[in-house]
Amino acid sequence: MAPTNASVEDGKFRDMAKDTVELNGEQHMTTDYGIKISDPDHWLRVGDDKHTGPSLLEDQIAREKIMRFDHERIPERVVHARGTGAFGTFKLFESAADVTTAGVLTDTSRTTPLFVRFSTVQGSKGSADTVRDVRGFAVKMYTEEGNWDIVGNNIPVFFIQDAIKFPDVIHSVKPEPHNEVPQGQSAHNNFWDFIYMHSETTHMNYWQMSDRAIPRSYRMMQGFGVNTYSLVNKEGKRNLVKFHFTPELGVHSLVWDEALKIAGQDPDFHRKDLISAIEAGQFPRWKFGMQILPEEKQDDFDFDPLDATKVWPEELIPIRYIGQLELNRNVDEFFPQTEQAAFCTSHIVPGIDFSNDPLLQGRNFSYFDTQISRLGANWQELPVNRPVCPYMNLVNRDGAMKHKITKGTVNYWPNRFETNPPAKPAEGGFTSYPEKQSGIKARLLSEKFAEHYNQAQVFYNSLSEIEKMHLAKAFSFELDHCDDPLVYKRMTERIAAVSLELATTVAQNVGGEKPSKALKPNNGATAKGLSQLEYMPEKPTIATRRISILIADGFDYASYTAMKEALSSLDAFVFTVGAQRAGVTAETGEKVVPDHFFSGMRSTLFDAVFVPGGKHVETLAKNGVAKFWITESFAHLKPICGVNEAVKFISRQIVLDEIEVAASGTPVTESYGVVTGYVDGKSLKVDKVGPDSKGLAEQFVWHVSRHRNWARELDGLADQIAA
Ligand code: HDD
Repeated sequence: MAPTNASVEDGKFRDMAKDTVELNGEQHMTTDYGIKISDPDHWLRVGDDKHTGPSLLEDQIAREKIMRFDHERIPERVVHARGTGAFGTFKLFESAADVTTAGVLTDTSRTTPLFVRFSTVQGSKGSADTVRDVRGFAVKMYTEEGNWDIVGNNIPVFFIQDAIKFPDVIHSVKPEPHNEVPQGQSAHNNFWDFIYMHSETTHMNYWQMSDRAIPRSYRMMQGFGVNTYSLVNKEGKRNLVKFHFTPELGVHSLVWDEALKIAGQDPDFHRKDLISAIEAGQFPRWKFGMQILPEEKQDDFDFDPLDATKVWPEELIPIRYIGQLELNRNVDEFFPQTEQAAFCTSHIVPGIDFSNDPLLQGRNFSYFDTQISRLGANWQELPVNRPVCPYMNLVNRDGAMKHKITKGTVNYWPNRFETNPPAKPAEGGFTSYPEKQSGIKARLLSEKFAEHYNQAQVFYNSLSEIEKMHLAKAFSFELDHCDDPLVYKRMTERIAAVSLELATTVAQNVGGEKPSKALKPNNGATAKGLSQLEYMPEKPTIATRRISILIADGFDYASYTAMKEALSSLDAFVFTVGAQRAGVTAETGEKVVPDHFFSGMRSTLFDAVFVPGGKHVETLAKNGVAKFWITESFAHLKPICGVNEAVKFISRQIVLDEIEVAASGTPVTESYGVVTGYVDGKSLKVDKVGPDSKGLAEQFVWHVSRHRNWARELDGLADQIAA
């Protein structure tokens, strides 16, 4: 007779949509043990109409409600506590069967569901989104062979080489132990002390001081697996590999003053940005690519390919793009989905393997352990973590919060019934790559790990002028916040190991030692893929760009509606910001209900501003908030556009000789991203978007698609306007 203790699952793939329930007016409120509640608003107590007497402990409904609430928090992540996530899909457009057997990377007919969580590293769960920090980019693919997690960042290298240093680097950057300060910042003594003490941090520190650490949106940043993994093909040949995600919308950042302000004005800026884009059907997409290095070539470079503080230069090892990641479904409930999402670098599927990257090896211990402490031994049974393929393990039966009910009398292998047998490799069983190992037992890293400045110099040399300016400002801001002279003086000396010019500027700003010579001569080398300005969208686009239109009573309805339609038709998110939300009346009598009123929003929360013509400019000119909207947009390098009467209003807020605005009757003048003109409202059309576009709306759109007007800052104009 067949044993009755067979298996644990019905062997089918799980439909993730069935993990949710939707509450509606038909379903009565119950306790968690199921009885219907008749009065959820009052504790059971003794008394009468005149006297409220003592509350009764007998009230099991009230007691359970309060006691459950008392335990509603779980430990926040020790790093990356602040984050947000979404579901999506992975599609492969080219099979990588030559290098791997992993179905997710070889079967082009599959659509693999996935979950991504973006995060900041330093701040606690309630900190602000736009702080200067590395962003986490953690991907969980629910493949047919099990879950595959790529737990990456938006920066391709890491601070340290050996995982044993992780608690030190994190302690140094987190709020200091004596006063729990600062929150959401690396600008403090301990962090910079650590950076000085560990020259291996230099490369990542430059990335972190660059604009990469203040992204405009999660949708506009790259993702990197950072660590080196392996791919193994069906002949058993192994290649080393690094994983890349490159955003369709390009890589863009905020400017620093804006990031600082948004942290207070809208601490949820990035999570709202992601949610609203997905809600609008503007699904963010990333190309998925791999850098592949045959294992026999791993000694061919002047760096060790297993060192996570080094990039693999694209000139030497090109990225092969083979797939696309799309995010297309917001979570239904934050806590069970995003907060309880749990990733493990050790979760790989057959065809993918680890490497001897010493950081990865340590990470492989840490993540499973942290999930047990945050969520308990059965964390993988939670819906967001559960594989979609059948999973069944007769040994894992106990532990807090066990959900899955497994029938049968045995919970060990081998057993007399041969229940739940392992799979042979030919049946899809995971096997580790049989890498030959030899060596002495010692606390060591190979000698190439000892070189720490070369790639930091290449990174610095490869940045555009504007990015170098931002980097100098970022170093200066951070070191200015260090009040221990030992810290900022040593650090300015250390910067001279990468660039004497940068070290001199920073020393001047923060009062450090001005170095007399470079600590290490600059190698003068540059490489591609490091400056983020290289990552513009393939076709110019303003999709999902937040554009504000300022209006007050007496605005010109024709230019307002024509511009709004032109921008909306290109999928921009257009917001009317009016003197009052109760309604604003046009010169010709039409009434518009704005999305916001002047003081409810700030220019910082938009990518560009348009001011239609009309008599309303007289009101705008008397409103400090409306005026500051223009000056602040200018200082933050944002495209500004105005027509007819608005031309004068705009020019009065930006009083600089270099900025030209349209002379009376001139159809369009463009100057440093300020686009002005005298046009008939109806002519605001966009037929094409490009550098040689002629029309007023077209030129405005072109500048919005370029993100920011860097020339304004390079030529020293932005700094002259107070924001
Ligand atoms: Fe880590 C979380 C990324 C090194 C230990 N890490 C965490 C998350 C991301 C990264 C994106 C958040 C995942 C989520 O959204 O839930 N970590 C990285 C990258 C690293 C890195 C790209 C370098 C290549 N991490 C690293 C080391 C260790 C850890 C060397 C320990 C030895 N990381 C953790 C952790 C966390 C974590 C303590 C905290 C919460 C969690 O795991 O789930 O285990």
